[in-house]
Amino acid sequence: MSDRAAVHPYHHPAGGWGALKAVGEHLVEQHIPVKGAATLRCMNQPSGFDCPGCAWPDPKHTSSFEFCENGAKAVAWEATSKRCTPDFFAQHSVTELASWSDYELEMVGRLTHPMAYDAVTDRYAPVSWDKAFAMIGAHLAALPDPDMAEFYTSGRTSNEAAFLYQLFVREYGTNNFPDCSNMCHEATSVGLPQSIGVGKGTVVLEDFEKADCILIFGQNPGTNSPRMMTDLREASRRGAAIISFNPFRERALERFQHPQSPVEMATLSSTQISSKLYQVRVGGDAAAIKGMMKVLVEADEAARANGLPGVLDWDFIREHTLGIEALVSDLAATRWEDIERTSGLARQEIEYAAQVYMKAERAIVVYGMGITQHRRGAQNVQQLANLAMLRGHIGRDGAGICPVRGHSNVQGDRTVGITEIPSPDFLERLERRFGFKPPREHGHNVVTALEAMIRGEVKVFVAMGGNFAAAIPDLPRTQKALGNLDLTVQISTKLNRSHLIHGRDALILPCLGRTEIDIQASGPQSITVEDSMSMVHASAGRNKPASEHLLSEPAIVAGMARATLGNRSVVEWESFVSEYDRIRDAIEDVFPIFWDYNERIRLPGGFHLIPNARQRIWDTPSGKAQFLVYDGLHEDRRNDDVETLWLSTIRSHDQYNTTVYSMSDRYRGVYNQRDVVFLNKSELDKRGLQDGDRIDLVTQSTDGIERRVRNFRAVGYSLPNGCCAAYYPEANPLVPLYAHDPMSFTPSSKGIPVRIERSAAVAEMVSA
Ligand SMILES: Nc1nc2c(c(=O)[nH]1)N[C@H]1C(S)=C(S)[C@@H](COP(=O)(O)OP(=O)(O)OC[C@H]3O[C@@H](n4cnc5c(=O)[nH]c(N)nc54)[C@H](O)[C@@H]3O)O[C@H]1N2
Ligand SMILES: Nc1nc2c(c(=O)[nH]1)N[C@H]1C(S)=C(S)[C@@H](COP(=O)(O)OP(=O)(O)OC[C@H]3O[C@@H](n4cnc5c(=O)[nH]c(N)nc54)[C@H](O)[C@@H]3O)O[C@H]1N2
Ligand SMILES: [Mo]
Repeated sequence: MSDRAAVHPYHHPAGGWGALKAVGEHLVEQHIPVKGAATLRCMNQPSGFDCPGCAWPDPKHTSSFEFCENGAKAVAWEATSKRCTPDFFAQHSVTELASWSDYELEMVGRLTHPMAYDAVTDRYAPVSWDKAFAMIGAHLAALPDPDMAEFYTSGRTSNEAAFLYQLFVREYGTNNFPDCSNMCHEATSVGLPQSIGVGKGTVVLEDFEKADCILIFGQNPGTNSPRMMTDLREASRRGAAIISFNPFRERALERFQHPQSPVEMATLSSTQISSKLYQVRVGGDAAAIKGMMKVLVEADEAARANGLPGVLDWDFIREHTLGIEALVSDLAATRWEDIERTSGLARQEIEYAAQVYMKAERAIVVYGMGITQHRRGAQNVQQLANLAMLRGHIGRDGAGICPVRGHSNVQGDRTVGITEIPSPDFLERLERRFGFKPPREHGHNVVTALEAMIRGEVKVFVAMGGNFAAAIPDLPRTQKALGNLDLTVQISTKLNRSHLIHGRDALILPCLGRTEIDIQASGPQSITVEDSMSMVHASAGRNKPASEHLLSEPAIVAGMARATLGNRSVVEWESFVSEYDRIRDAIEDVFPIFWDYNERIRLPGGFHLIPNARQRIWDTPSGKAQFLVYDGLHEDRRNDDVETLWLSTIRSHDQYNTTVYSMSDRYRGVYNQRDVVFLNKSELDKRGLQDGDRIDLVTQSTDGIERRVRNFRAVGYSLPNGCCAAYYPEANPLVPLYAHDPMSFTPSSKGIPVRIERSAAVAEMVSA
């Protein structure tokens, strides 16, 4: 812990001068005051690059520069002038680097050379690209079964790189595609299709201009998709009701000062965002949503009994849906006392939220990780779909369901074929276009890949971006399994934990980032990405690459493919890499929704992959949207005793997933420390603890394995009873691999039963 560590409440609105100051500090820290500012102006412009931060859409990619503190940090992080060179690796052994913090690792700067691990010196040493590819080819070709290799993707990867990657891996012979989205919005990808026939949101940005009610469940836009604050602020100023459900009183959900509003900045005024913020218990959302639906259904019955118009949209329900009867009878059987206890909310609060919602003509239901990262995450998502459908809010202007995606192209990667459960139809089209037989058996997701690694069934792990070894659950058990592999390959821009938790052979392959110009045989290339609202557009970097030795992600995939498949390959790798338009033509051949791909990305703002549900076409087996019942209210009853706290692992304002920009979390008032656990005063009192005490968190494991993090600082905070929160990835050792949603395999990172013990070191001091 730093001796400057402190906790003091933050009283200002989110955004404002604090945001501008934070960006300035980051540009200076990354040594890019001038270039950084110029780079920022190219972000999200028609001919510029797509922000590598979040997946929130931009107003048609044609607007003037929109300021976003965390987007600016993401760009500064990539455009930094710091470098992680062969000299650096010569000076530091891997064992030494393993003791560095995640923050210190990424602060070294951009990777400049391909590097191979040398076990004799315990160091990474430079290697030529050809040798690196040959090593990958040799390992993969030697495996008796292609399913003994895992191919991970993180969601910053472009459509073009992702399409080539899945092509290479399927031609090699496996569907093992663990993906960051398995830890993120998989509950959406699995849950929503059963409800509305598509695993994506149904709204576009313009709907936010028309909605008169916005419900936000378990999402923190001020930190994780700050450009969304502009849309929420506009909606609030128009008089739309915004209601949030979150265990934390996240500051940006309360008040926001727009850094681009001269009036708010000059007068230090701000806009109220949520008219109500309900502090739902961790894991209490299904209960709260069921409570709201119960109010709606009862109000509808009462109104109709009195000859008044109903509250539910019966025209929509009759024409478009199935399953309302089962839902209604389940709600009738659900008791308010159970709803109140599980949600942590009072009946009047839920009734108020339901009243606001039922009066709205056009409502949008927004959600994030607070809904998906649960043992019943896919079912949580389905309850939100039920809520929207009861009032006919799907496939209508100004209304819809809005999962807010994480990584800037996580949605696109899925669209172009990164999936462990490919549809037969897609595989047939792939076979028709390329002429090889792709494997049909389903592959591994993140959880099943890790289970296979632990069983010793995996030999090779390749990662297209990301920081798998830090992002996954159940550290250090899962890291140990990674360390037992024969070969680990990381395609990366910066040094991270995954380079240090390595196989017997290990490669770091440095690639171009999104801000950098990508020149191939036919000239400068652009890539394409799909945002959270299914808008596809082009992105072209302008900066000089961080090093002349970097390759683009498509070129690296082609290099691995040629070295692995040799003459066996029927794919035109050189041709694809020399001109990315050809990759897009091939994507169009395989996925007809990309018709006229190259023409349409040249239009300002790109084009929209309209989800069928938006047009009230339901791609479900019945051809109708489906109301789905959530049995009971609980995530998991087994540990619901007084000692248990439900732990949620969350992001600070100053991190991008495993990338830690600083040790502080401004809006929550935490400075220069991350080893903290938030819980309320009565939970502290109950345990004889005080704010500032050092405590261990111990998972209530059901498999007999001890999972513990030590010496965290207890921070008394406004949270509901029965829950606590700590930062990801520091708290990842507490998330057991078995604690995942059986439907979507999403780890339950926002709902782990834990207990608290006073830390041993402190206990000894007290007793001495
Ligand atoms: N700056 C920045 N931007 C990012 C990221 C980043 O790390 N930093 N990550 C990107 C990625 S990959 C993703 S997926 C998104 C993540 O963005 P979010 O979905 O906002 O993710 P989190 O911050 O993990 O959690 C969201 C909120 O859920 C609340 N919460 C926790 N448990 C519960 C619960 O049980 N119920 C409810 N209702 N709420 C709960 C937390 O208090 C928090 O406010 O952001 C993306 N954008
Ligand atoms: N306990 C807990 N665990 C979680 C979560 C949680 O809320 N709680 N959230 C989960 C979620 S939502 C997600 S999405 C995952 C995130 O998991 P990942 O996507 O695997 O992790 P990131 O931290 O985003 O990856 C950062 C690394 O990506 C590399 N990188 C950055 N830009 C590029 C690029 O342009 N190309 C390439 N090739 N590499 C690049 C850099 O080397 C950087 O170190 O973590 C999950 N894990
Ligand atoms: Mo994510």
